[in-house]
Amino acid sequence: MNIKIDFDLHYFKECCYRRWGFRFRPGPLSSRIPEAGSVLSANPFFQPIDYYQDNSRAKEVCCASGHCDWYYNLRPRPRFCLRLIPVRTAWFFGDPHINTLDGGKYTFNGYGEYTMMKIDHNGTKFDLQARTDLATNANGTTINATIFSAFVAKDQTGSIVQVEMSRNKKNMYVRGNGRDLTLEFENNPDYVFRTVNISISMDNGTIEASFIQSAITIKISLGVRFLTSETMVDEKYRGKVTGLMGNFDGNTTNDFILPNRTTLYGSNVDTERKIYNNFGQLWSINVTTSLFHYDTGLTHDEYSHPEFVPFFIDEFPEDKRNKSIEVCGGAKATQACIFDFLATGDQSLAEASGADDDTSATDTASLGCISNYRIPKT
Ligand SMILES: [Ca+2]
Repeated sequence: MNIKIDFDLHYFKECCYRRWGFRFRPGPLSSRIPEAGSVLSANPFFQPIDYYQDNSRAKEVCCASGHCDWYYNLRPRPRFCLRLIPVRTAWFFGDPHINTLDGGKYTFNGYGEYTMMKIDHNGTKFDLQARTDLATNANGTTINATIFSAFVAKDQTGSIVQVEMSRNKKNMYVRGNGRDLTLEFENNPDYVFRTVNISISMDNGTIEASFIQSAITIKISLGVRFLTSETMVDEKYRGKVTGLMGNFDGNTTNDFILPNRTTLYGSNVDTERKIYNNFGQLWSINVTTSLFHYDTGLTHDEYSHPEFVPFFIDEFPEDKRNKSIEVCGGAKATQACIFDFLATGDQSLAEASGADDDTSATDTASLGCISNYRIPKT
């Protein structure tokens, strides 16, 4: 069952949807007792104890005694449930094989800080920025390719989350609204940082940040010496997005849009080198636009490397590319795996990246609910 909470000036309503298939794929609205949602007297996100005592627990007790109707008499099913907001999922891979929100894929190995996704629409101002670092193989040698090492996201409410990979590449540092939350999550995996505008939690090692006013959720996980990120975006932003993740209009062929809104097609973006020079690098952020928090003594400049030239897979000799395809499973080889093997010769990294690619194929087309909630331990 997926649950969505609609906010209203006077009360809250819980709309429940059947869950179909894998993960959060939502089915139809359920109005059948006891599955149906109800009007609530307390917001489960911000008044969890009141919600539990006066709503969730009350329903449990009534239904356990065969009197669900008593609960629904006091907490009726809502007359209107807003349509479940579909969200789209995109993944970034260990090295930046970027999936656009429309499901397009391309390789970009910029070394710096970039705008991944920017929305300025109907009062929503949302920015997701990423930092990349040089990729390293298992023995620590760097290669001319990059991985994601940090993400920061902020919306118009001023809510901000930053997740950064530690120097030893084994941990994540988490900041929420300017506070270092790393120890909170290390000491208590159930810790939730919550305001009326943002909720930051950890689920099975993945940091999840939900921007409540913007209806955007960012999930960040630690891979094999890299970070991955998954983004869930409300359908209402269709065609209103810019940045490295494309425009989210449902068309995979028009995602190379520059900051000046020019769209690049065909021969302007038909090689990795052209994508790098003509598109990706133009989404570099600068000292003014960066949202990152920098440790003492560091600035955006230390993380910006416009002089860097990555290698480009499509410039590798054919026999090497064929070898990488063979190592990565032949016909099933994913682009992520091929790239990692060419870059590193490290089969385990290639396989890890390939596995992410498989998961992504399942998730990119999936829909989800705006959020699930859990009752904190009291
Ligand atoms: Ca598009």
